[in-house]
Amino acid sequence: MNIIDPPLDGAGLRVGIVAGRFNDFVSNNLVKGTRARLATLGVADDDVDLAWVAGAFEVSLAARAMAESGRYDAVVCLGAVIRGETAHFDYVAGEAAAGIMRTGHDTGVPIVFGVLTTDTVEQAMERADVDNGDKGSDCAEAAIEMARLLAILRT
Ligand code: INI
Repeated sequence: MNIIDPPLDGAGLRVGIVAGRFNDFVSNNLVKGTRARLATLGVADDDVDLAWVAGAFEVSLAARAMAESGRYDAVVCLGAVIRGETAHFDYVAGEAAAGIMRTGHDTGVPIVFGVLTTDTVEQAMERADVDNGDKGSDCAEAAIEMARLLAILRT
């Protein structure tokens, strides 16, 4: 059996980040964690572009524009949808997830899902804690892994 094991090496890769401004006290941490991990994986800061949008609902459309531009090897989608704060949690969270998944499938560009969906602010802050295995860091790794894996699978 051949195991396809892409290197977790971000050197030369270009990464787009889209972040929802809603609950930006969480999103800011997610951006910080993503950037920090991308840097340790070798992605140059100049090769990272960040676009803010109003909220999680808008993230996938901006991610699609980034993906369709052909300028990015992967796009990281960040945001925080917190159940306690909205009656339409399920719509915002569900559509954000569906739109992000669809964007990856339709464009062929790896799109990483870093929109937190939690019951409470505390849970969101915990999962965005930059010093404690945060979701932004996980997303940076997933983005680089997927970019490298797809490059191998497509040769
Ligand atoms: N957007 C979020 O990113 N998180 C939320 O928790 C949230 N709540 O609570 O409603 C939220 N709503 C805004 C939504 O994403 C859109 O920006 C808005 O509906 C305009 O289209």
